[in-house]
Amino acid sequence: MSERDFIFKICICGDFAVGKTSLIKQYIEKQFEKEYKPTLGCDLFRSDIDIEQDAKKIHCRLVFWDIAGQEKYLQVRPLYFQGCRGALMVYDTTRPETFQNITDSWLKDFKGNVREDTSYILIGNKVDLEESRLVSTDKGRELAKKINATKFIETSAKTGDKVKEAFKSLVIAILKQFGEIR
Ligand code: G3D
Ligand code: MG
Repeated sequence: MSERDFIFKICICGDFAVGKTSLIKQYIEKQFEKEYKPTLGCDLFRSDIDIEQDAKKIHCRLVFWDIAGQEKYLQVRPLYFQGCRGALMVYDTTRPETFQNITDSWLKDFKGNVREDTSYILIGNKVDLEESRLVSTDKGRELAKKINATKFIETSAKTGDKVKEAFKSLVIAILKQFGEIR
């Protein structure tokens, strides 16, 4: 079996309080290492994942860039996105304005600052709050199609529902983009 190593910078995008930090923590569980970069206004988290496919074992180190409290400052975003290989675009299914801001703000900035072929998936978070839901699954799916997201997944960072799947599918999309797997 052949082995390859990669390091990917992953950006977690979305308005304040959509659940970006909670998603990362839920994914990484207890083994997370956090490093705050005050000059960047970002927390960095690290996590490793092995993808086995086509008789290949691909070892990926993921470095998550979590924008911390500076979500609304557009001028910090070019630095935030520099060198980004993949992104999660996260909205809160109970707050339609966060859904709107994916297209009005986050995606626009992302596209303007990363290579054209950079993968991203759309995440509708907080599905455990079903009684407060204001953005339907159909609307999410429709948006993912419109913006050409690799995938659309609804998650709960609280219960952990679909969180692992979301991160893994992003890594697979990046590896496909790199031609490492089919
Ligand atoms: P952010 O990093 O995008 O700013 P956070 O968002 O991860 O800090 O989450 C913001 C608040 O939403 C937190 O509540 C967090 O616990 C909550 N939250 C995040 N994801 C979910 C989810 O899937 N379901 C529910 N019910 N709540 C979620 P507090 O009260 O700590 O501010
Ligand atoms: Mg946060």
